[in-house]
Amino acid sequence: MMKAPFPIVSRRRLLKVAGALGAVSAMPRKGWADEDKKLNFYNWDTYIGETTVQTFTEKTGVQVQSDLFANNEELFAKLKEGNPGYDVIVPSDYMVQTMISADIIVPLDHAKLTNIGNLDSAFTNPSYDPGMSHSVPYKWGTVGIGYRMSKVETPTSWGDILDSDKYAGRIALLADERIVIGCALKYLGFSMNSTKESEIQAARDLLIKQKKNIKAFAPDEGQNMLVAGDADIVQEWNGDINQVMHDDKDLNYIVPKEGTNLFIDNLAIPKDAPHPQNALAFINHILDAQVEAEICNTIHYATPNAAARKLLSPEEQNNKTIYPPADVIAKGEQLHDIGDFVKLFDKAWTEVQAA
Ligand code: N2P
Repeated sequence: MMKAPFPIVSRRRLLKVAGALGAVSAMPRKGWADEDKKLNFYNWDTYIGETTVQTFTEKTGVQVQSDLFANNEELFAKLKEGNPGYDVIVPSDYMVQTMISADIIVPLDHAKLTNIGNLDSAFTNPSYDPGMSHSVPYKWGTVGIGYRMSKVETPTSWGDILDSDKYAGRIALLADERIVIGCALKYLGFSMNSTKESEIQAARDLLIKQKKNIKAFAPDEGQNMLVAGDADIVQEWNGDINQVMHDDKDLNYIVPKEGTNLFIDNLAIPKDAPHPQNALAFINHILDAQVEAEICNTIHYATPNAAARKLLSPEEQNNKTIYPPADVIAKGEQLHDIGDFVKLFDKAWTEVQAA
């Protein structure tokens, strides 16, 4: 068996324990001038460079405590009743929109973001946050199918994991309602942003029919299941599969022919952050070309930072799993804030989980 590149007990779980031990306990609110040298960062798993935090601490003296979430809905739930103590969060496109409407994230002082000019202009006026008033783009990518080549025929369709008995008990899907239901919608020929009850119910029915074949809804760690041999075919984020493909040459990634989600994840500061100046300094640190290049070289996601991209190796810059070809982009769909219609997704998701 292949050697796992990192422990199977994910960093997500370990950090969650650290979080529960008081990482984000209520702390006194101080004036900006006398902020403590601390920063609480709430991020996705496997989504920061190996040295990013260390170089920030060396530069500023600020100690960073990290905690992890597995999907945007978990992030939103954590913040909607009040900020438990986070300074920097990483919401996706549609969630930025939701969080601006719900008054959860604050406007960013661009004057403090001296590296913001490093961003590629294609990313600086996103529809979900015009002019980057409340967020700056962090990484972008696709969701697709990661698989073990020696165990699985090359997948081509979402149907290979959502509508087939072929890999019964060897499939993992993401624990992410907009993505799982969204990909089922895409397979059925509908929009991932559908607000039609009949379409969302058709996606739900497909998932309920397939559930007997699903080994797990993996919270942002399907790649670990592949590495460990707990699953042979998984729905996952492109970078997460890239990270394990480097060490395990039997793994591969494809984007299904029906098309997929194109996401842009962002850095933002939640309201009542205890260390908002440290937060701006941390975001500016990440916008630095060298720092961002180091993150890309660790996590293998696509960067919206033009200056950083130039610093990457040709292999990284031309990797089609990371920077997808035009046809994948053309067939891709960004998720949007669908307002109250999200309740249709919530209901369908609950029914899938209960089935
Ligand atoms: C990292 C997942 C980040 C991409 N594990 C999800 N938007």
